[in-house]
Amino acid sequence: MRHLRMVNTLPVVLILVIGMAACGGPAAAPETPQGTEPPAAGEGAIEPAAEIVIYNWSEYLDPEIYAMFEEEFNIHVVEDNFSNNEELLAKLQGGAAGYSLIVPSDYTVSIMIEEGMLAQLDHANLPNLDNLSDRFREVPYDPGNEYCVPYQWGTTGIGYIEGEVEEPSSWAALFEPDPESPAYGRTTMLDDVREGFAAALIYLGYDINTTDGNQLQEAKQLLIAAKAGLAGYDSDTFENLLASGENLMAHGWNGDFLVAQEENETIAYVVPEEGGVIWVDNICIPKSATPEEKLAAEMFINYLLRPDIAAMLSLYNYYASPNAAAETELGEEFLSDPAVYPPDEVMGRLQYIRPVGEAESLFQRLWDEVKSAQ
Ligand code: N2P
Repeated sequence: MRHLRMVNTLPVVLILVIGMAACGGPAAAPETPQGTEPPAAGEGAIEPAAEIVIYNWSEYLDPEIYAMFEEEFNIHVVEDNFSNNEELLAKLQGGAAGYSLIVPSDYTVSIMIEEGMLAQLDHANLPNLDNLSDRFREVPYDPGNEYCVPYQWGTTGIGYIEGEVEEPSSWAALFEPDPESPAYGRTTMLDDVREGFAAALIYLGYDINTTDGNQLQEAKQLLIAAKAGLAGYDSDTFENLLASGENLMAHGWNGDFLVAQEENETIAYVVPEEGGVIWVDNICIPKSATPEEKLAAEMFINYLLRPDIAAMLSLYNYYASPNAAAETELGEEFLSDPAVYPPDEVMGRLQYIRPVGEAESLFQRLWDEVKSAQ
């Protein structure tokens, strides 16, 4: 019932402002509570699109947030899903139009900025940007949040069923599959070129962003060796397959496992001793968005930046929030969960995936070879 307290202020404010502008009066909007400010309007102001499409990872945004946003702003948000950054990138590079919001990870933001694929954000429409903690205002792949707003952050490790399999404290659990283990044939790996190679390279003790051909070949051999113990590659349902008891181990993202714990409390998550991946996902607007779509998309981003909505988002997907103002609502239990906010000892073992330039096609070719190997 939470959404019932939302009032639909935007059309009223717009009519008022346009009316005042027509009379030659000042075009200042009346004050509204934080987070519900309409975008600056004046003569020739554009109206936000009535419907926008967000292209996002699966199970990453609470559907209730769309409903509340629509109730307040009369903008309908439709969601479409991708499974990895490369799928998102390829889709946009292929000329897909119609998406007003996308959620790439850090290294993909760098690639998209360089390729001119993103629209610059109008910070005047994002007054809630100040709610981000300082370190997310100055991310290296997009200093000053010129193109994107950090959405959630997390880690990549291994989820498993406690009591049925030994804790996979080393990536050996994947790369040296033991036919005697109950997890043999009941394990998945992410369907994701950079995440797959990162796991193998970490196990080998190499930099996850290496472009050294020999190291990548070694990693490829390891990824092929892992296949003997795999049920398949899965980035969308790996946690559900643990919850249902079908699988016993999965390479995957912390929040997804933590959400699945609600269904099956024997699910546990570990970042293996050799290390893991840390990532920041971001919400951005593709350049192909029309001005009306872009305005509606910025209103949605600003809505997500509200402390109550940011907290609702994290409590839905169990990922850490870059929103400092949301912390009071998130509460101590969430903020002190080491699986969500890793302690320093784990942080020290995490690496960011970075763009590898021309070596991207090499990674992709080797990954295709892994996937098609018998
Ligand atoms: C949510 C997926 C998390 C995104 N289901 C990993 N970057």
